[in-house]
Amino acid sequence: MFLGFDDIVKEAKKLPVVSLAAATAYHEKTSFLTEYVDETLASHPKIHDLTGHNPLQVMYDNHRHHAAFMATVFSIANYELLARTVPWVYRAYSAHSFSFDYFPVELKAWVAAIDKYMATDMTAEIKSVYAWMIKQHENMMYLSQIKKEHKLPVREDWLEKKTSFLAAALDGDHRKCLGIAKEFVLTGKDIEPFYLQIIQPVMYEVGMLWEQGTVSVAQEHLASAVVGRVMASTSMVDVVCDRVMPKVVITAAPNEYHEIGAWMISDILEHDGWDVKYLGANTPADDLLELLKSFKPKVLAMSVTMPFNILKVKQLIGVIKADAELKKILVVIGGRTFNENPELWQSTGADCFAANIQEIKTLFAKMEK
Ligand code: B12
Repeated sequence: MFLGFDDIVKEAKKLPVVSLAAATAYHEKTSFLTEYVDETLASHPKIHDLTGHNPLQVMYDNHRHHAAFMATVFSIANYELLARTVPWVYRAYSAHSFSFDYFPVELKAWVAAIDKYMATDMTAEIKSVYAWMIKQHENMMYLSQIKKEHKLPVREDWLEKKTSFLAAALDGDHRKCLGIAKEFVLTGKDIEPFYLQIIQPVMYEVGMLWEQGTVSVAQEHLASAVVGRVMASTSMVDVVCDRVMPKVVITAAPNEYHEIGAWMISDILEHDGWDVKYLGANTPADDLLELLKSFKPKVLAMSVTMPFNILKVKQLIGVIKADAELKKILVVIGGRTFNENPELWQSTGADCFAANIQEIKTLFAKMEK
């Protein structure tokens, strides 16, 4: 008898909270731990069966993401995030030919690495979390096989065009996608429904198809590139150059390569007259801090998609809030990881959270008054 999603979350929440010292020690040792796990797995006699004959780099990337993710889970003490993310890891990697047997082998290698590189008085709670993950292996396999639909609802009158846009984007047909965009976006006020009824649902479906192993990484890159090119053209329609509203900096978090959500928010706020500086993907923390000091915005809006970037974001917001010059900047946070785990944003130290374009517009409208 396996536990469902809600019950596994309840079980996970019973795990012991890792002390700040142990969480910090794990974080500081991640490169040693990762290297050890890489080497242990690479020399496993059945490694190619375990990884489904994928290039070993795919596995190495997973180890790096695992270490950053677990460091985040320990330092924000959020086991719900752990319980909700592990089934996705099982689902995505098994859809890309990894054997489920890879996971217990991997998890045992992390335990051995912890024993090797961390001081004994720091490891008890951390190892009990890993022991729980190993014990839940079969339950995680079960959860990973429950079909999850990531399709966003689309209005009936947009559905057909959304379907054509998706097929053309996966095919890299920029002109066809631009043609569809031009049918819908005639003035600035058309951008928002176009983004919400076509671009966002299309990108979520691309993600679902990649997760299921139905579309390749190359097709997913093609679709992202087409969407970027279409957005760059459509967002310029009757752009207002008067900057009547306060200054806002919008960026994806450090190490965050997903930028389309942040870009959409920038376009919409810019059309509303806000003085927007949009930085795109993966802005390094120090450079962002420098820009905040020189530009002096009223708001910093930051986008986070991957849960393994939350710790970096928390550290960055910590620096902003400890700096006399910067602490008055309102830090608004958003992105997929917070939409999926609604209380999570609070552990980042941000001032507020908005789930989507409408919510951030409402928030900003209040600030105008
Ligand atoms: C395109 C894409 C990529 C592209 C991004 C290209 C680009 N130029 O942005 C690339 C190839 C770089 C990429 C990389 C990876 N990706 Co990717 N990617 C996607 C995909 C298909 C679409 C993302 C997107 O554009 N969504 C559309 C936007 C509009 O939606 P949104 O971001 O949610 O934004 C809305 C709201 O969240 C909100 N919002 C967003 N930001 C902000 C900010 C503020 C301040 C506010 C208020 C609101 C707000 O408003 C927006 C509009 O409503 C998603 C699937 C998905 N469901 O999103 C996977 C997805 C996010 N990726 C995923 C993964 C695993 C990865 C990789 C780890 C893959 C790998 N093995 O390397 C890497 C990680 C890279 C990194 N370090 O960041 C997984 C994450 C799963 C998980 N549980 O963590 C997903 C969900 C795919 C899947 N179904 O499995 N990816």
